[in-house]
Amino acid sequence: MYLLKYKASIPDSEITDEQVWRSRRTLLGGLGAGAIALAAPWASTRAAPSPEQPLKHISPEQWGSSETRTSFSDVSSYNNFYEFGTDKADPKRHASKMPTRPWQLQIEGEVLKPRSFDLDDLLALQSLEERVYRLRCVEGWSMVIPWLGYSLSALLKQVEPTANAKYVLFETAAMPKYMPGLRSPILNWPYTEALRIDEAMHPLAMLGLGVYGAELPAQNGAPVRLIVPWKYGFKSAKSIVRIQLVEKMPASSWMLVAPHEYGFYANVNPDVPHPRWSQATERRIGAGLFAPRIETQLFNGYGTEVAALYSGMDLARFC
Ligand SMILES: Nc1nc2c(c(=O)[nH]1)N[C@H]1C(S)=C(S)[C@@H](COP(=O)(O)O)O[C@H]1N2
Ligand SMILES: [Mo]
Repeated sequence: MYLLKYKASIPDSEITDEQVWRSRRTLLGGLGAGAIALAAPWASTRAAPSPEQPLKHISPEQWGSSETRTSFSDVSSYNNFYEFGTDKADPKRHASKMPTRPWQLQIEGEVLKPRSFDLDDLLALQSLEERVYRLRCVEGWSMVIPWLGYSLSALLKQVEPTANAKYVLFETAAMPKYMPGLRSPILNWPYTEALRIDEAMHPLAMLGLGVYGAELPAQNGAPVRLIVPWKYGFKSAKSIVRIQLVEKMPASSWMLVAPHEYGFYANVNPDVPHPRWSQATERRIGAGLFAPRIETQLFNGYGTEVAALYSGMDLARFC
């Protein structure tokens, strides 16, 4: 139905950042054949937790962008994850101590079959696909990132949403012991985000379990996060522990802290400025100091796929 999916004709080694690919794959060599045969070596309780273990079952399919990928180094060191501090370098500095296994993701609310999923459940649900998505931060920068995961809809279908399930609320981990940012009242903790059910069921909305051929670094939202590429980056909640299907539109952490600045939809839109700055252009991280700014596209360039979700809606009003 959605024609974004296509077979990659070039080998893995060429489509991932060469150096990262090499250094991350060397770990594979060290593990031995037995470990490689496991469906998800890093998630298994038997395997010693190592911060970067390779992912198995990467399908040859690829979604999206042919633009130059942001390097793994930028993807994993220039982050927003306010639980660990507001500086872009804070998440990398502090997040690795956060325990990410075992992990439970509870799904409840307006569903026929509420249940909890551990990492092995999530990894076994569907084979992982690599999807190269643009991520556009509301602050005016962007990246092009090869995520690993599958459509969020595959997970939501497991619990059978009822007819009353109109919205999907994502609640993320709050671990005061590991998250120094929780001491500051900059946001309502835990960090929450929400989507309308049809947005959440759209195949582009992705459950992210890895990046650049391996598990997510903690600073990118390990072990499981959302990636909603047509919306500003803050909608892509990291380190999710609970999903609730609800009837009424929930308020997200950003809506609660600054309602006049952050609306529910947060679709990328160059024509609707943030109250304090323009959204017309963006700076591609890693492009170099003298690279010209890029023109931001409506729905971050994913309009062909998602515009129909908003037909008849005034995008300046519902922003
Ligand atoms: N739990 C949580 N999720 C979060 C955030 C956060 O502060 N806490 N920041 C958001 C913002 S503003 C952005 S731009 C993206 C950044 O994702 P990345 O660091 O993997 O590029 O994560 C989003 N998800
Ligand atoms: Mo962001």
